[in-house]
Amino acid sequence: MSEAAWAILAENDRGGYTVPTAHLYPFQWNWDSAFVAIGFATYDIDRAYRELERLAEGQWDDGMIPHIIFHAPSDTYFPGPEVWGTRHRIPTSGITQPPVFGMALRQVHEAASAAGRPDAVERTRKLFQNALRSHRWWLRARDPEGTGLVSILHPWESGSDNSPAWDEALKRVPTSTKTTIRRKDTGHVDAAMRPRDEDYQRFIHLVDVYRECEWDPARQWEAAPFKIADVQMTGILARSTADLLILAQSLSSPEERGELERMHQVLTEGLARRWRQDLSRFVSRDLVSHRDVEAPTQACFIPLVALTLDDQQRRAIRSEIKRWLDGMVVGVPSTAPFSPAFEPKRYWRGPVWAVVNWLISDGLRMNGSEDLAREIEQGTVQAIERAGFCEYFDPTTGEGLGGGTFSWTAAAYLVLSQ
Ligand code: 2M8
Repeated sequence: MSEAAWAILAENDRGGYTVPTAHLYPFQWNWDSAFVAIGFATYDIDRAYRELERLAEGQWDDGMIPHIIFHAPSDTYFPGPEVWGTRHRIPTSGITQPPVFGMALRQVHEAASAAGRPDAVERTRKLFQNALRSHRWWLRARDPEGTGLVSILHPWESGSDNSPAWDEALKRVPTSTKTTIRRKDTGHVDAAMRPRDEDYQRFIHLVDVYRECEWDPARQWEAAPFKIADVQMTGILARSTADLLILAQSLSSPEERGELERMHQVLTEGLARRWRQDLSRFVSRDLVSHRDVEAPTQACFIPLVALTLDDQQRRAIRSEIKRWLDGMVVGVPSTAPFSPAFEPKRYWRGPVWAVVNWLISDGLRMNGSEDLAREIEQGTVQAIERAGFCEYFDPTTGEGLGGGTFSWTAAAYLVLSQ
């Protein structure tokens, strides 16, 4: 099966960067590419570096790494560069995605060093600076009040676009748009597995608002009708910061190390405060309504990748995850099966995602749950072996859904089947 995974990554290669899958997602996506780089690091280190280097080409002068880099034109995706109207040298979207970049850089560097590659230090050092500038952007632009939690201003930034976690907040966003919506996704994939039209209207309303702010982070922060201090994003940022700190021991100055240490402390403290013992989960915070986001989604478990939990928390999380796995053919569902919002086939409202399982099992292992981590990893590998390298899986049947020949599913397979 590894050969099949390599073949998918080769097929989705567009010249040093990998599209998530042909037609449905014909550009370079931020967190997809970071996971793909980790996959490449298992067998082609040069290509792993290239993936991150090509992603870094899209980095804005203010440090943000956009969620889509439009390296080459394609008319099979909406919204394309003309809708975003950003002004980077290479056309990009105007929002970002989870910063898996730092995690990936550490993995790639370690693989390169183990292989004794002479170019490892120089290539990692350059990418380290890209990562550092992006982390500075995160704290400046997305936590201007210094709370230790970074916010998303658009559901697309979370990576889990139509998650029930955003339902309440998204309801307040108008459905009116200045941009004409021409969805392409439902031409590639069954509409029942995708976000609804109303979701798209709100997604595009938000793009219109931020484009009118000329993509200026301070103006966007003020104007944002959707603003959520997100535990998944903060968890990934904190973990990437920890990984950069490890690289910084040999590759960076004492000043930069100190800066990363401070970032790490602020983020892990912010994250730790989001634990809710009564729910056995971490919860995000809606900064518009000032309410906790209690919807049970995969995001609640992602802080495990960044925090060392106490015994009581570990026990609570273990039994909560087991409750979500109960009766499922494959876990972990992206929405708890006992939630009224659970839809096993609709995108981020229930299906299982290989990269999410990768993060959750990594976090469980860090927190002493090796057995549960292995169970989730093996379940993921088996689901892929049965159904193929699909975008996501129905947890109640194991059926493969969404786009086929998916890059990050191939990368997850390579890493989790090791
Ligand atoms: C999905 O998101 C894009 C928008 O970014 C879309 O639906 O058009 C999400 O699953 C996201 O997490 C992922 O990065 C992207 C490409 O695989 O597709």
